[in-house]
Amino acid sequence: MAITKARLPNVASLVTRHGLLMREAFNVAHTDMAHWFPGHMARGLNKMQTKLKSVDCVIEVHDARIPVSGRNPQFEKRLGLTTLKPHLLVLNKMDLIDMRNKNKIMRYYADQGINNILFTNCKKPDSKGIKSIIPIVSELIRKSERFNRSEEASYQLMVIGIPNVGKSSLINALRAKHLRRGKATLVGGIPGITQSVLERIKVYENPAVYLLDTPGVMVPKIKSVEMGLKLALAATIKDHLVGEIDIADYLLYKLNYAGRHSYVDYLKVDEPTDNIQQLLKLSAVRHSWIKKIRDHRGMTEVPDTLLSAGRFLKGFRTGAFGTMLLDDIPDPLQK
Ligand SMILES: Nc1nc2c(ncn2[C@@H]2O[C@H](COP(=O)(O)OP(=O)(O)O)[C@@H](O)[C@H]2O)c(=O)[nH]1
Ligand SMILES: [Mg+2]
Repeated sequence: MAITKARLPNVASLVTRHGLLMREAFNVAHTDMAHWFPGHMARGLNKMQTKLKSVDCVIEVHDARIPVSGRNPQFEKRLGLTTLKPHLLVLNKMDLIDMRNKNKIMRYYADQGINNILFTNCKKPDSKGIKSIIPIVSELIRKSERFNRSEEASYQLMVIGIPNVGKSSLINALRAKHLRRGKATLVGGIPGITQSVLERIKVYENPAVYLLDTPGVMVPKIKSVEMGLKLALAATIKDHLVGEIDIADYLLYKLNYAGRHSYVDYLKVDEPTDNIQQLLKLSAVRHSWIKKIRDHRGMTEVPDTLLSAGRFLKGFRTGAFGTMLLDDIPDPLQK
């Protein structure tokens, strides 16, 4: 397992207003996180860089639940976002956050000089966000240098982002919206599904607009274990690399902290708890999720806690416990 719990002396506990005794902070000790960044992702970035010349606008997709964590600084350095090419930041999966945070998130980005921001839900091709992408992008291109020097009647856009944020879904949603056509590019719940580099897909007619789908490129350095846990919870890193039980434990901490206890019914347990092992074990028993292991007595049946952890994470990722912004957003007004 990648993470070990820190044995900190007397971690303060907190009695929540629901009477639950829980950890006040999620404490983890550092272990080697180097393997969270697979090398092949860096190669993807090289190809994107060479293609950049033929691109009129870069659409960077990110998960709205983690506006602070995990945006790849290499995109800025290697692809010159906001300086070289018109750039639109699409915060996708807006259905999984409380949109009352929108202004705070916009202020946070504006403070970094990023002003072209759009919130989307790719599960709804007819929604306002998806509809406004082509008009916004056309406007950005018109205002850029490229418009003055080019007579071309077609545009090429590059869609970039870390794995599993919805790049392929965005392309499919645009096609469904504007061309009334089905899926052209593969969507998957597992990070890293887009394997072929730079697929070119038409999403609009008159003018013809092509989108380059790209494989996700993960941040090269995960600065803290908590950042890694957030990225894993948002399914941008494969679960087993971080450890399902640890991600589930972090989720439990987050839900309890927010006073959200709908996991109790979802996992078929009796009451809120701050103990992940107990929670997963009881849930496995209630669902009859049993696995066989070999021990000194021969084959024994034990509750399959890994399966309960997977179910718990799935619940979060499909919004079963409500919306949740995973990052605290620094407010530039309060600097
Ligand atoms: N709830 C929600 N899920 C989404 C949204 N967009 C994409 N997804 C899901 O996120 C996962 C990753 O999508 P995909 O397009 O393959 O991401 P990519 O790796 O960036 O290309 C899939 O399970 C999608 O169904 C969205 O707006 N809302
Ligand atoms: Mg993809």
